[in-house]
Amino acid sequence: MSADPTERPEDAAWMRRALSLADGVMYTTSPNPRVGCVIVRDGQVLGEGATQPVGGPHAEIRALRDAQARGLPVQGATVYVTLEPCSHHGRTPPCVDALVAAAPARVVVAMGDPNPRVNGEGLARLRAAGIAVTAGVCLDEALALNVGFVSRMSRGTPWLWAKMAASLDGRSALPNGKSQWITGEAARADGHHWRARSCAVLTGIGTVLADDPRLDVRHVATTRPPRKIVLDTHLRMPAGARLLDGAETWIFTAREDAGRAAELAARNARVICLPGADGRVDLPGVMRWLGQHDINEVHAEAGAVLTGALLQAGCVDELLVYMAPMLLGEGAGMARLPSIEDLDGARRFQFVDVRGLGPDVRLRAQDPSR
Ligand code: AOF
Ligand code: ZN
Repeated sequence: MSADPTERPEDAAWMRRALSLADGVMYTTSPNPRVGCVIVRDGQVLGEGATQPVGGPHAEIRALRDAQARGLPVQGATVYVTLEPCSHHGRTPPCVDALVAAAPARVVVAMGDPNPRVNGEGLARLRAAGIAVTAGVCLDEALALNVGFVSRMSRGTPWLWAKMAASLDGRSALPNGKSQWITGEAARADGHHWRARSCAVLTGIGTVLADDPRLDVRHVATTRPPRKIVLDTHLRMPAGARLLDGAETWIFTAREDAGRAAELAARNARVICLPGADGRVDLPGVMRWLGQHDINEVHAEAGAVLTGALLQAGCVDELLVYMAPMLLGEGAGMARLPSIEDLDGARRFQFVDVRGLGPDVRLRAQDPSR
């Protein structure tokens, strides 16, 4: 996309400030997008804000109220907002109405709102009210910040990253199953940030039976823990599993069993039967179901079998790999995939970020078709 000719030299710096406000609400806004807003006149900030938890005010309303509380009129100012202001009545009234009433001279946005209820209408209404609009400032950063919201709105399915920890030779467990701990403290704490930002943490029944994990968020303060999801073809979930403690768990299965479903319901679990043609859980169907149930981002933390199945079903958008500087020799790989004869058949990804975390490294690699 070519740059908007109305963009001014100072716009990117203010937009980055708005993006960092949005980044500050990373863990709390979903299913709504993370949005930041800064209102500026003559190089002075009049007000700023970010999206509040669902049902609460949007970023623009927070920023307008902030300016009002400081006694600073917004008329004639420039509003920087990381997402196109909404034009619809959702759980809250349209932000464009509040902006038009406040009469800034200009609104600068990073990206359009892919929500079909907005989708250009917000910008059109601002322009119709005589407010100058510039769009596309820091577009890539804004898209990355709300990759899951964009995915759900445009594809109908969440954005899924598969998290794994491995040695330099790509082993995620020893032949005897031991895997605690391949990576160090810093890498494990970072993993909790990714859990915390997701709408759902997904694992397989194999991991539940082997490790009895809690799958909750530690090391990160959050008021909105992600939902837990288990893929369990034969509905083997033990009613005593630790991850069933707390908020409702969703269990996807291929087996109709009213008795087991009732037993699990008593543990606050919802059983959803979605069999695929192969008699296992229909993975693309699960992704569509999650999209319909407001899930933007899925953090898959599973063993090699389920991770491999998700990859083969085309459900993985990104790999989040923590790699430790050690060699394990024999052991389980990161994802079980069919063997190939030719390198042309390799699943290829693109590194989007590489960084050190204590003694380990974190690799983020995305499917280039996304
Ligand atoms: C904005 N600013 O800060 C956010 C927006 O149910 P509601 O009223 O909260 O509306 C949710 C929708 O509003 C959401 O799907 C997205 O289209 C937009 N989010 N819009 O102007 C914000 N978070
Ligand atoms: Zn809004």
